[in-house]
Amino acid sequence: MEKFCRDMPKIELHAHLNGSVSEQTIEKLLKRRAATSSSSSEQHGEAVATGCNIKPGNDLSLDDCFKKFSIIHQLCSDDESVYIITKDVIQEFAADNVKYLELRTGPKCNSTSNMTKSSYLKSVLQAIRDATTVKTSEIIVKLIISIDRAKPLQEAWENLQLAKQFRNFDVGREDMGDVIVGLDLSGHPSTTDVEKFIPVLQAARESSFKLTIHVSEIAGREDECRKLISLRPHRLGHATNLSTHPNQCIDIIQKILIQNIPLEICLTSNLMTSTIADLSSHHLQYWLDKKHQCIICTDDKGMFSTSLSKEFILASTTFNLSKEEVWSMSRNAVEHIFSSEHVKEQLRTMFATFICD
Ligand code: 6MZ
Repeated sequence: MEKFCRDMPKIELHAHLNGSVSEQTIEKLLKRRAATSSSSSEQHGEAVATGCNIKPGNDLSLDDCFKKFSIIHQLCSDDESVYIITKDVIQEFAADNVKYLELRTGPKCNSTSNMTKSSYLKSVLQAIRDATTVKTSEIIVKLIISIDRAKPLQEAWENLQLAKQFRNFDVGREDMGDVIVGLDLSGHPSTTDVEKFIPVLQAARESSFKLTIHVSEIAGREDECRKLISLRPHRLGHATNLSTHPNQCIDIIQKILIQNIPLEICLTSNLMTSTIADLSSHHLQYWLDKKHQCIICTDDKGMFSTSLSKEFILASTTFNLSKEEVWSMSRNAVEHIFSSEHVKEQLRTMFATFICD
């Protein structure tokens, strides 16, 4: 099964750029920082010192995890490091037989390095172009712009503006359509007052962007989930806690089922951040029993030291899935990508040539 999961073509639809940075890339960034340290301020030294403690590990709480994000953000605070991480992340997914990747990130700025949100995004897009236009590359990469629920509303509007401005940035694959395909709402799930983002998400929809929204990653978020689902998002991230007490949110579950909104499932992430008690109680089983569309994803492969192959292996061993079932889950993800019918058709053809033995 392990070899099968590795060899199988895969589709990754829930991967946060800065959370996907591998240990090797972090080492690379630390060395780069050390080499240029003469020009850096005390603040940089601090980032390097703290950065040395970044090691993918077990039993992170959600708070620990978000502290680590801010350390990674300090390490990736100039255009060149953003370019490096993006290229490395794409190459690592490609090496894991991921054939289509929707990477997501929130544009960032840094006054010390003169990085603007716009230059951040350009670095990401240039890395996508350079990683995918080499002859040996078989991966198609698209971008989702993240809205961080912990940030002010104004930033969300700015992100939508940037998404519009750069949506058809030339990444050298005109036949594949726009490179920016959607927006997501993510960030620390304990932050409240997410309703304020609804008009931005609505405007994104009206501008023909697809929407994916993190919902119910932690318990007690049913009311906001109800409101966010009224936007009719195209996919949902996590939805971890809806099936824990199904009677309390049966209306939400019914909507997800009737509107056929696929769920992006991140097993290791949920386990490591303790948003589930153990894998056997993971909500994947609940939705599979209802024959609902579930897409296996990594979330933050660097942070949680995982890969998409590992996530499929975990799903198959935990829920006793056959090779055919694993292959179907991977293949069916094609139907839920945010790209055009043309891209879907290419991926369908590619899957059709894979022999499931
Ligand atoms: C919610 C998450 C997340 O945008 O800097 N992010 N948001 N729940 C999670 N579960 C563990 N994992 C990652 O990538 C890092 C950002 O993605 C979001 C957080 O906002 C984090 O700061 P970018 O590339």
